Parts: sequence; structure tokens; C-alpha cells
Amino acid sequence: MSRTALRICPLCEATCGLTLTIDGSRVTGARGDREDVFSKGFICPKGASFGAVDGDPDRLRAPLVRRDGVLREATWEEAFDAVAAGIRPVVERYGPHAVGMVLGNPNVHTVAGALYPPVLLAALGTRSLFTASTLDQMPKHVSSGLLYGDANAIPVPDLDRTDHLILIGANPLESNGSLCTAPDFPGKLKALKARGGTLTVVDPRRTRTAALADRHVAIRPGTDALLLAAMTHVLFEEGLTDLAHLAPHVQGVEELREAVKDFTPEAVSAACDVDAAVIRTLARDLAAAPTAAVYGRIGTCTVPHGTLASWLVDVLTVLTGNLDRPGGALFPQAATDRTPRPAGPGRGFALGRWHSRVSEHPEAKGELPISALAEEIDTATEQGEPIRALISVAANPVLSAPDGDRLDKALASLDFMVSVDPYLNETSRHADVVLPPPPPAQSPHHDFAFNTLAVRNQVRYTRPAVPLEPGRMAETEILARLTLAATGMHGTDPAAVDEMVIGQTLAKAVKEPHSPVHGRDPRELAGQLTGETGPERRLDMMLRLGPYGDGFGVRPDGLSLEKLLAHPHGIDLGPLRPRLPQPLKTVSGKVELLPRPIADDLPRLRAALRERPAAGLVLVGRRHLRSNNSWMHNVPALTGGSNRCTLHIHPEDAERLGVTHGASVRVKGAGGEVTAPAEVTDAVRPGVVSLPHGWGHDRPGTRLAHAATVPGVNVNQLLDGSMLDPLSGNAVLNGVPVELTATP
Ligand SMILES: Nc1nc2c(c(=O)[nH]1)N[C@H]1C(S)=C(S)[C@@H](COP(=O)(O)OP(=O)(O)OC[C@H]3O[C@@H](n4cnc5c(=O)[nH]c(N)nc54)[C@H](O)[C@@H]3O)O[C@H]1N2
Ligand SMILES: Nc1nc2c(c(=O)[nH]1)N[C@H]1C(S)=C(S)[C@@H](COP(=O)(O)OP(=O)(O)OC[C@H]3O[C@@H](n4cnc5c(=O)[nH]c(N)nc54)[C@H](O)[C@@H]3O)O[C@H]1N2
Ligand code: SF4
Ligand SMILES: [Mo]
Repeated sequence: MSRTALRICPLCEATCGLTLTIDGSRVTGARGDREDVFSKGFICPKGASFGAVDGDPDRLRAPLVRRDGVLREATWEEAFDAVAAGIRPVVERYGPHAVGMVLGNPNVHTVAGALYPPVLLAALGTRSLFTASTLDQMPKHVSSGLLYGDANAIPVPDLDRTDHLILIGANPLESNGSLCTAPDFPGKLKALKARGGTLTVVDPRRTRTAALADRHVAIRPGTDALLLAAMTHVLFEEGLTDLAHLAPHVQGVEELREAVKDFTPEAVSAACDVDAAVIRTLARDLAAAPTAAVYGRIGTCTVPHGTLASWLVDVLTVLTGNLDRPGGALFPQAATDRTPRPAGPGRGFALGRWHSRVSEHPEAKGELPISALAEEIDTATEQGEPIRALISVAANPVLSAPDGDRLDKALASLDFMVSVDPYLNETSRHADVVLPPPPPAQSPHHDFAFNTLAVRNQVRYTRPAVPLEPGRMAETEILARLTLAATGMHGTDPAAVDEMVIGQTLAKAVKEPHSPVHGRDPRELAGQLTGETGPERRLDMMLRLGPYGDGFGVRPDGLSLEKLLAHPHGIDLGPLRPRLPQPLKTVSGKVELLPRPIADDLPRLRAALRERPAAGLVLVGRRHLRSNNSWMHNVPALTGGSNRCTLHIHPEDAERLGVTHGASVRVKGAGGEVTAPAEVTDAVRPGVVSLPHGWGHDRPGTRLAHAATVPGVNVNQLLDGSMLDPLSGNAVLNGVPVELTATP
């Protein structure tokens, strides 16, 4: 007998509601939930393969503990004993910073990843934190931190209502969107065009997204900050700025005008390989549009001027009066956001409060660049102890970060490593303890992170679609127990972690004058929480304290877990609404348009203006709809068809270098070389080649039977980890110089 259950898809940022078909404990089918308040039935091939992803026979079923050099199945108790015995001596002997933490991308797709790593980090007190953010969106956090005083205040393009959209370095037809949670992003772009709007795509490749656009600007990789600075210049020069409703909330406009003076379209044109006239048109059309949004993603972040480009994206939005207005770019308001405090000056955003030990990279948002992880393990300095123990949660940096070969060796040299990961893969194979979370069907789902980036305010929660199989442990409990084991409280009831967070949060809330529970008794409030588990009680608390919450009875029609559970397809909270000045937490209480660290980085951009474009080729990445970073290649349903890990090369370059379609090409970069088959295509512009990331599953000691048979190489081996955006520490993954040789 099969049954159905609802489950929000955790496989990308679009967060589609799915209806799963379930036979026993096996997911046999998935379709889009037409009643989902947000996704309304949309599904993509990855979501449709939910059952295959969930039921992959290579998912680990029990913890692994290394004994005599070999990873063997063990009980949960033995596994957590081994974690405590591995980490505590390192902390006691070398201090907390000798314990590194690596958090990978799926943490933003799980309840466990949202609720526990912050507790573990605070309790451990380590500064050695590395996450996938420094391979991704850290420049946007830094620019938001500097502009708005809050690294997490990221304006989201109002896809459903805008008249004019400029997409820069993003390919939502393959990625389904990022830092802009929008189920059916492709449909929303088509709707924009159908209502007479304009779509511009800036990308060195003619992607499927670019093919949909009214205008495709095939820019030279790594030069978007110059293009955007020139557009800013044109707005000033031609008197096209109009801050409108934003004027009282913005400072630094005149200083900015001065700062971009040198960046004329004519001056940047050669570097960007974009005609000055095109740049002027882009700026004029942006200013003339009734409403407009500028949106930049991976191609604007993972480049040498990532923070500047991310900042300029918002500068253009502000100067044209499009920030915080319908049809422009707005700040979402999620149901689990903290109670909004009254508007007014805040503490601002600090960068570089500490530095990495070896290369002295500044921290950003409490993180060190993941590009520096290997050297923080393998290099001794007088500045302090190297990392000797590592906690890795949902991360595969051996494939996703630069120079995996060096990191591979560094991980092998650690005193102790624990991985929370469903697979024995390139990274977790080095762990002494592997703690496998259950498959997604057995886990609850709520989008703590993506609801703060969604194009519509809404809230949804799904309980596990399938009960935990015998021998499984919920990932929330795994992380709670890991926290206790790593911080000297091994053996304590894991529920204590949730109760501690609840106690602390409520104690703080009752002291805040703007809180709906101001002055009440935290114990009485805790007693009112509902939910079957600790994490559900925490969700209930966050919902009730949040901007739409019932305030523990103050607003009886407000949100609570109980109310959410009564709406299994979610609750719509309406379109994005203007919120300024409330989200601003800068010291001035205003949008600080030309923050000091940005101004100090502009000379580097000015130097890029004079640098002549490199004679050789540069490499960019690409994503494929049926893939996801490094971890979905073990699912035959998602890897079928021809080899996807090919080197795209323009016909002119191919001819010049004697490369023929299908021939093997050796690609050499600063960090090493790889060989891949050439795919000659004019979808990439001349001077640019493209390889996808996340491939190369050929290392020994992994348990990915299918992935190991799929051809592919690790593009990140071409990088040596030395190229970073200096303000954010983000790795440069695009626009990387490479040399090609056609192999016979
Ligand atoms: N060259 C190049 N490199 C890139 C990029 C690029 O564009 N070009 N993109 C970068 C980006 S944007 C990102 S976000 C990073 C991603 O970098 P990572 O986060 O390191 O990589 P993922 O491939 O997402 O691997 C996630 C790990 O989580 C595990 N996992 C999956 N589901 C779960 C779960 O529910 N719980 C737990 N605990 N673990 C789980 C997987 O088995 C895998 O080991 O890669 C980056 N690397
Ligand atoms: N199918 C699939 N979906 C995914 C993922 C996946 O791996 N596969 N990963 C998820 C993750 S973790 C993320 S962060 C998002 C990323 O979401 P997106 O940013 O939309 O993803 P990409 O496809 O990497 O798009 C980046 C585009 O930038 C272009 N580009 C490269 N260099 C430059 C440059 O210098 N300037 C400009 N203007 N463009 C440039 C590339 O050609 C590419 O088309 O996708 C998410 N969704
Ligand atoms: S678009 Fe993303 S969230 Fe939606 S079904 Fe596909 S993978 Fe899942
Ligand atoms: Mo990402």
C-alpha cells in the first residue's frame, strides 16, 4: 500500500513543495505539490529524483569509527565516545582554535544545520571556522554588512513585479536561483517578458538564461566591477540618479560620485571587452525603467573584485531609487526572523577582528577563507598552533575548494577528524568518526535561511515523511550530541542543548522593550512551547517571538508551530514590503553608500583598469540542472547521458590551439593540471574555457560506487588557493588563467 506525504525539497535554494509517494519506508515517487503556497506545483528533474537521492544504497546506515587505521561500523555510543576522546585532548592541550570547523552547503538546507552549528561554535570558542560561504557568497555578506550594517540583510530582486531585470553572473535556468529563493525562476523570467519587461544577462557564456534574455552582454570574466562602476559613473554624469524615497536614508552619495569619476565607459571598455555605448545604454535603460532590479550571483562573487562587484550591484539599485520598493529589490521578512527592533543606529559591521595564522587573512563574518584551510593545518608558525582536529559537517572541500590534493594530504595528517555526512566521500574518508544523518525523507524541513532570501514572504514546515528507520539518529540529535561531546559535556542528555538555547533566548527576549513578551516570565513562556522534539520547540519559540508570531498569546491570530502544522501546504505572508529604515544597523543608521573598506579597495580596481587583459585563456565554471555541487553524482538517474564534465572552448580558440571536438585537452593552472575532453562550442566567448566543478570521484577509500564510474575531473585542482577577494576572503573560482595543450 503506498501513501503520500508532503516534503519541502532540500536539493536547491528554490525550496519547492513536493508530494512524495511512499511504499513502506521507501520513497517511490515525487511530484510538485500544486497546493504549496509558494511553489504551486513546480518541480525540476532533481526534485523528481528525490526518491533515488533519498534511497541511494551507498548512504551510510551506521556510524563509522576508525580502528587500527580502518573505518568500521560502530554503535552511536562508541562513535560519540570516540569524538569526545578525539577532540577534548586537543582542546585541553592546544586550546580551542586548534579545533577547526568546516560547514558545507547542505547546512543551509537542513533544520539541524540551521539550529546546532552556531551553538557548537559558541560553546567550543574556536576561531578556526571555514564554510562554503567563502567559495560562494561571502562578498555579498561583506557588502551588505558595510552598506546596511547587517551581513545578512541581502536585498532580493522582486521577480514577480519588476519591469527590468539585470542578471549578472547567474544562470537560474540551471541553478534554479541563489540568494533569491524563487520556485520556478525560469517561469518568472518568462512572465517578466510576457508582461513587457526587459531581461538583460551579463555572462561570458551564452547560457540558457542568456538565450532567454532581450540583451546578452558577453563580458570578459572578472571585470564586472569595472562595468558596474562605469554604469554608476554614467548615472552621475548624465544626471540619471534619483534616490526618491531613499533620500533620507542614504549617506555618501557625493563621495561616491567622486570615487567613480575615473571609471568612464570608455576607460573600462577594453578591460571588459564591452562597447562603451552598450554600457551607457545599460545605465540609461536601468534609470528609465519604471522599476528595476540588479542581481549578481556566483559570477560576481567568485572573482578578484567580488566585494566591489557585490557592492556596486546594490549601489545601482540605490541610485535609481529601486532599493526597498515593489518591483525593485527588497528585504524579505521571514517568520523566524528576530522581533524587529525599532529603527535607529546600530553597531555596524566589523571586518578583520582576527586574522588567519599563516597568511594573515582577515576574518569576515567570523570566518576564515576556506582556501586557507590546508595551510592552517599543514603549516607551523610562531603565531599559534596549527589545526589538529577538525569537525566537518556536510562539507566536501577536497572537491569544492582550491587545491584538493594539498587539502587531502593535510586532512590525512590531522590528530582527529569527525565528519557528519551521509557518504564516505573524498573528504569524509579522512575522518576518524563518520556520523551519518538519515536520508531527507526521514528528516523534518524548514527553510530558516532561504525564507530570508525569498521573493515572497511565506512559511512552511514539513515533519519527517518517513519515520526514522531502526538504528538511525536524527541529524538534530547527532549535532546536539556532537556539541556535548566536543565541549566536555559528553553523556549529557542531548535535550539539554535545546533547553539551554530556549532558556537563553527567552531570558533575553523578556528584557527587550520591543519584544511582545517584554516583562514576562521566561519559564512560563517555555512551558507554553509545543512540539514533539527539541528542534520543534525551538521552531515554535522562534515563530511565536517573530514578526508574524502570536507573541505567546499577545496576538492570538499570529503564528505558532501549531498553526503552521494546521497548514501543511504553508502559509502565504504576502509580497515583499518596503522595510527601511528598520533593517539598517549601521552606526549612522543610514545606508552607508561608500564605506571606508570599499573606498580603500577602489585603487585596486583602478589598477585593473590599466592592466591589459591577459593574452592567454581564462577558465569559468558552469552548472547543470541535473547536478548539485559535488554530492549528487552517485545517483544514476541524475548522471545519465553523455559526459558532462567537458571543457567548453570557442571554435576560434580551438582552431588556434589545434583542439578538436572530443579530443583530450590538458588544462594547466597554478595549482595543477587536469585532462578533459573538449567540447567546441560558441556558447563560450573567445578567450574563455569552461569546466564544471564537483567532479573527479576517483580517489581510493570512498564508497560512491556509481560516482566512481562517471568520468570527470576536479576543476579546483587548477587553483592553488592563493587567489582571493581580499575583503571577503572569497576564493577566486572564475576568470582563472589557464594554459591548454591538445593531447594526442
Ligand atoms: N570551481 C568551482 N568550485 C565551486 C563552485 C563553483 O562554482 N566553481 N561553487 C562553490 C559553491 S557555490 C559551494 S556552495 C560549494 C559547496 O561546497 P561543499 O558544501 O563542500 O560541497 P557539496 O558538494 O555541497 O558537499 C556537501 C557535503 O554534504 C553532504 N550532505 C548532503 N546532504 C547532507 C545532509 O543532509 N546532512 C549532512 N550532514 N551532509 C549532507 C554531502 O555528502 C557532501 O559531502 O562549492 C563551491 N565550489
Ligand atoms: N543544478 C544545480 N543547481 C545548483 C547548484 C548546482 O551545482 N547545480 N548549486 C547551488 C549553489 S551551491 C549555488 S551557490 C547556486 C549558484 O547559482 P548561480 O550563480 O545561478 O549559478 P552558476 O550556474 O554558477 O552561474 C554563474 C554564471 O556566472 C558566469 N560567470 C563566470 N564568471 C563570470 C564573470 O566574471 N562575470 C559574469 N558576469 N559572469 C560570470 C558563468 O558562466 C555562469 O553562467 O546554484 C545552486 N543550484
Ligand atoms: S528546483 Fe530545487 S527545490 Fe525545486 S524541485 Fe528542483 S531541486 Fe528541488
Ligand atoms: Mo553555493
